[in-house]
Amino acid sequence: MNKAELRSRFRGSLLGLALGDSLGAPFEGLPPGDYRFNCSKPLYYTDDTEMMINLAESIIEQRDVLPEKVAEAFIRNLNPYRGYGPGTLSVLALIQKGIPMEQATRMVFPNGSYGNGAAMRVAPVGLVFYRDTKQLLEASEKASIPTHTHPLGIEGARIVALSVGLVLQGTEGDSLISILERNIKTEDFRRKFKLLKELLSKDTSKNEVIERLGNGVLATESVVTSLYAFLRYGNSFEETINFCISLGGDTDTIGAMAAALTGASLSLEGLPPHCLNRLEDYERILTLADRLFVLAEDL
Ligand code: AR6
Ligand code: MG
Repeated sequence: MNKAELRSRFRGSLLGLALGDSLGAPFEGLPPGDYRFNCSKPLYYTDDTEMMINLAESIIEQRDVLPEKVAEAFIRNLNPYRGYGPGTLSVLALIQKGIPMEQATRMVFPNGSYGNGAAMRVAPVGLVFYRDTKQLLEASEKASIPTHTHPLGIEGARIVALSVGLVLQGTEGDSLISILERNIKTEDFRRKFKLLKELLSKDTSKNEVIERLGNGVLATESVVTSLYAFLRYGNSFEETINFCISLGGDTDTIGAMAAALTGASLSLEGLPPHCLNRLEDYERILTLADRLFVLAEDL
């Protein structure tokens, strides 16, 4: 793959994530339905993209994922009106008061959060470390622990980051699934991957996807759902998003994770220009993608 194409895939992934988030946000919490996304008004992103931006900026500044620095960036740039998960807001408030990170996460939930908050923001890690799976997975864990220390919350981030890194290089379909499966550590996700393969092998209704893979805020009920959306509909950005929002539930985050993959696959050229024109912070996110691309070449 030439450099220009690879850079466009970096752009497609981050801008895809931001579009998936902001296009999904109006449908968050609704029951399943035949919804269609709408780009006729300005598109505002939520916590998913805000945290992705903070993480990406911290990686660029530090040239690495340093959990303390990532936590600092999350706190410094926090806009509490962006729809953060309640656990994440509480953890960040405790860290701000001086409580050490891992202690703070366990004060909120006994073993830390297994929400999808670490997975939804992790795409920059998959982009920067795409060349080295071991480094990519370790960095995903470091990017999770400021807010998500539960093994399932972390595993969700590992899976999304590795997917981004692989799709970026053109690995899709069955090869993508089998590499991901080899890197799974938890029984819960192993079970979900069995279901994923079963559902992809046949005609599957939206209701069956919701029932068996989930449409909720937990990592285990959204990460594999977003992979399904990408693997089934990823040759069209529009179809990926419309499928994600039609599920109802955590539409913005499932949309963000699926669209980070579809964007990495289709490149910036595969994203709808009339939506990009209306996306909040379009230029800022584009620049971040370019800077991550340069950093990935350097590391
Ligand atoms: N024990 C019990 N419940 C839990 C646990 C646990 N260990 N972990 C998570 N939950 P949170 P997020 C439940 O708050 O992952 C936003 O809309 C609990 O109900 O850590 O950062 C984002 O955009 C908890 O409040 O948030 C995402 O879409 C919830 O899972 C979504 O929320 C979410 O975990 C999750 O963001
Ligand atoms: Mg959100």
